[in-house]
Amino acid sequence: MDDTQFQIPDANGYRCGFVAIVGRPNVGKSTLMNHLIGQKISITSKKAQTTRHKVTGIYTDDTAQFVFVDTPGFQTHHRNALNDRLNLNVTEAVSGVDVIVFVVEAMRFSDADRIVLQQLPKRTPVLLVVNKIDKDKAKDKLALDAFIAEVCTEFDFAGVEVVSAKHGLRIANLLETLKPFLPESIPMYPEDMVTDKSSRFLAMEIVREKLFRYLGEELPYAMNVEVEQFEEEESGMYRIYIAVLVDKDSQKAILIGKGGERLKKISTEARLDMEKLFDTKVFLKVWVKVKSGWADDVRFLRELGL
Ligand SMILES: Nc1nc2c(ncn2[C@@H]2O[C@H](COP(=O)(O)OP(=O)(O)OP(=O)(O)O)[C@@H](O)[C@H]2O)c(=O)[nH]1
Ligand SMILES: [Mg+2]
Repeated sequence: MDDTQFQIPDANGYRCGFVAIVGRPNVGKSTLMNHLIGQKISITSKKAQTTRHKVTGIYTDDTAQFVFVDTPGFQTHHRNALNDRLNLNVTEAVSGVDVIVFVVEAMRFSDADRIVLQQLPKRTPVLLVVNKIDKDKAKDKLALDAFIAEVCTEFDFAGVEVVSAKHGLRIANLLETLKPFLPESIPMYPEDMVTDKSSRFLAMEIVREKLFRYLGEELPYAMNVEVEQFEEEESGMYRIYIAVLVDKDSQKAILIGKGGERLKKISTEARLDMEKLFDTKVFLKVWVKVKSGWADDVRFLRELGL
């Protein structure tokens, strides 16, 4: 037997590892991940509880490969089958990572943030990342320092970074701070890979993001999105059929809008985003189906992969 066969390749100082991004809903976790990897693969919205699945984003440079895991904002309010499952997904996502990025919004720390901190595994290093430093109330340096000092009394953080995810500020600093936490290893993924999620998944998420943008406060939470068909034609064009599941007929009517206007806007914007992300022409058809009580149906949630 050739005994060189099982030799572990020498990493030569290269680093590669997993970074989980956690925090209460709406602190900017998905916006941060998109800026860290330089591509929009995780959907974002001004409404809380946008992310439902964990999403992996990969950033590779000459010295390291970071595998980021964006998680749903930890739910501390409504208890239903969907939220229980979301929280379970967060707990699973942080187990076994090399470092955890705990995101808070500058000048705002509440019980919702505290509860997330309490859920984190004890042995993994946690970096405090203060986001949204572009906001007016965060511009007073002394006040920001006092805020950071206060948050630091809550937990034994391995370090602190301040960023503005939305404006891409200090993102490079954050990567440098995270690097020493990654173990020495050869890269796990090809260098041009930005996510381990399928195009089907990304297409579904893009439609969900538009639902959040064009519907009122409550409605997007009562909906789910399913890819019914996803084909790549010989020409390279993608043909995608997507169903939006709603609870009631009344929700269906709101989603479609007067003369079909709203649904049309949602599908056009989704198609344009897909063409940018997939770098090819897309034919997209979005329609609406009524299925009542889905958010409380555990078996159905499992079928949806939640
Ligand atoms: N001003 C400002 N707004 C930001 C910044 N980062 C994110 N936001 C906004 O905060 C809102 C929430 O951002 P998301 O990235 O969706 O937040 P999230 O933590 O992933 O939220 P969930 O997935 O719902 O838990 C969006 O409206 C973002 O545009 C920032 O650096 N500055
Ligand atoms: Mg998110």
